[in-house]
Amino acid sequence: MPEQSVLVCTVLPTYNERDNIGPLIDGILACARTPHVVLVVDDDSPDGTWQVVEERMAAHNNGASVKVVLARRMEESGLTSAIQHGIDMAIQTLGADIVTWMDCDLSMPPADVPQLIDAILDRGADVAVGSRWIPGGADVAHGRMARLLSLLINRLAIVMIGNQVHDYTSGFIAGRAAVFEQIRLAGDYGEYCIDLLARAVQSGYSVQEVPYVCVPRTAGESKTGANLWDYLVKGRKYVATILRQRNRF
Ligand SMILES: Nc1nc2c(ncn2[C@@H]2O[C@H](COP(=O)(O)OP(=O)(O)O)[C@@H](O)[C@H]2O)c(=O)[nH]1
Ligand SMILES: [Mg+2]
Repeated sequence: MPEQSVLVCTVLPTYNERDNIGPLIDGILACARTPHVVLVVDDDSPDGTWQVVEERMAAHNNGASVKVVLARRMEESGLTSAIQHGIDMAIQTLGADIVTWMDCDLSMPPADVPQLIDAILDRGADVAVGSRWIPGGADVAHGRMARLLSLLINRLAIVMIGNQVHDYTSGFIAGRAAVFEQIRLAGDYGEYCIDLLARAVQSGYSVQEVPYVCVPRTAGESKTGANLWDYLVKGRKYVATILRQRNRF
């Protein structure tokens, strides 16, 4: 596909990311090599994240090949449903060929988005996954306990689902629209990513990884939490999702 005829939409799910969303939007659009829409799905954040998005719309939406769109949800909330809402809008309303998404805490560098897109445009990937757990990738954002739990969960996923992916809980994803027309996201939080990647692998899609370094959030608070109890609650759902995928073989 020639780059100039490809429309990429990056979905940014936000809840209280006021201090992060502006630099993130600017960073993504500064690196864009194809026509690119940034679609922020904000669940009416009390900190007014959506106001910053409106300011960025005024700054960026001047007829060029990049623009910013805001979906402000007043009735619904939740990470997975926000990303799915963005995917549906990106494909059905905006006509995107490729949809990408990432955390909005600046832990996933906006400068790495083009590498995910290149994996699709140049290397034939259907889904590209930003990965902390392959050579060149790293996680310098989380403490030793969180990294160990992530590695254990991914080890289980590799054994149960397959070694095409080493970071099943990445959340830094790009994919062709056709993949998301077939596979809808399932689950409440991070387990959607395990489920999506497992079903993409099982459907025979080319799932390729691109290394990235996860860096600490500089502003705002993690919605996952940072203590052992928070990790164990999330981890239980992740393990259940892996085991459910295994049973589908
Ligand atoms: N729209 C929306 N976004 C959410 C919600 N919960 C979390 N997010 C966003 O999802 C991303 C991941 O959350 P984050 O706090 O970074 O989780 P962590 O990386 O596990 O610490 C961030 O961009 C959050 O703002 C939600 O209920 N609705
Ligand atoms: Mg995060």
